[in-house]
Amino acid sequence: AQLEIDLRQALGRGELAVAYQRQVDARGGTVGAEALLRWRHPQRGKVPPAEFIPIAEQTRLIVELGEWVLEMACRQLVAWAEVPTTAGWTVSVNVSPVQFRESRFVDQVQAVLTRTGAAPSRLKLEVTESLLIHDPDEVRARMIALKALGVRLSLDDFGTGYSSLAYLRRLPLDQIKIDQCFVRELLEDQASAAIVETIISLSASLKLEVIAEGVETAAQQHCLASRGCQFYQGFLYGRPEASIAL
Ligand code: G
Ligand code: G
Ligand code: MN
Ligand code: NA
Repeated sequence: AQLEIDLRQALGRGELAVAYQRQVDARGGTVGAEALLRWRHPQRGKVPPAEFIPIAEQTRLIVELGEWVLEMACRQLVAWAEVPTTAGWTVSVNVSPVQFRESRFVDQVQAVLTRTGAAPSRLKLEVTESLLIHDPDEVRARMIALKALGVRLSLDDFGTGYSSLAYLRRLPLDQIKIDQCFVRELLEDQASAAIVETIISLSASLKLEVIAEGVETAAQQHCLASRGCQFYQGFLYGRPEASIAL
């Protein structure tokens, strides 16, 4: 389709950008940001990631785009590292299952870290449960190789996929992200509240960091905080932006 042709050229034409959305701790201090890919099409304007990421995955273009996002995010890390007030910030990068399953993925990450000089421990790779449908042993081995580079692993959209609690035990994860659908319904729906509470206590038991996404109101934040949530992300703290103000 035309969109696919356009996407192939978007990178070279400077139409892609990375936006950063703040992540905060329980006291409201910024601890880092999530990198989110943006595409401004010359005719169509902003194309939502929900439209172009699936195309990028089907065509495997995501391998190249993903490496570009990773490199931009690592350069941002280096820029933050040079300023005392932002020196401790981390960056989270979404990794498509297509990208993760590429045999050269670990080498790609290592190469970007070396090229940019970013601190591996400040880089968080966000993966989703959908990775685990095929060959969980291979996924586990790759995760162990990534951890050996010193990077962190976060499980995105937790609770929406093919959740098996068995893998949580076996994988070298550092963080769980509570999906926004649960946060959205937190105050209206008892089942969502129960799920959120369960994810937070499960994270604590497994010694994993927990971050809630899609936090839009102070009431949601208070509810999450009362249940022991550690980190927060959402429009309440900031939208995805080209750069994050201090
Ligand atoms: O940008 P937005 O907040 O609308 O994100 C919509 C979806 O697109 C999310 O599921 C997000 O994970 C995905 N997405 C955004 N940027 C990237 C990226 O760089 N790589 C991958 N694989 N997915 C991304
Ligand atoms: O799936 P993933 O978590 O990677 O993508 C994050 C997506 O959520 C992005 O599209 C981002 O713009 C969106 N987002 C971030 N914070 C909020 C929020 O508070 N409310 C809503 N509705 N969307 C959000
Ligand atoms: Mn994400
Ligand atoms: Na998510």
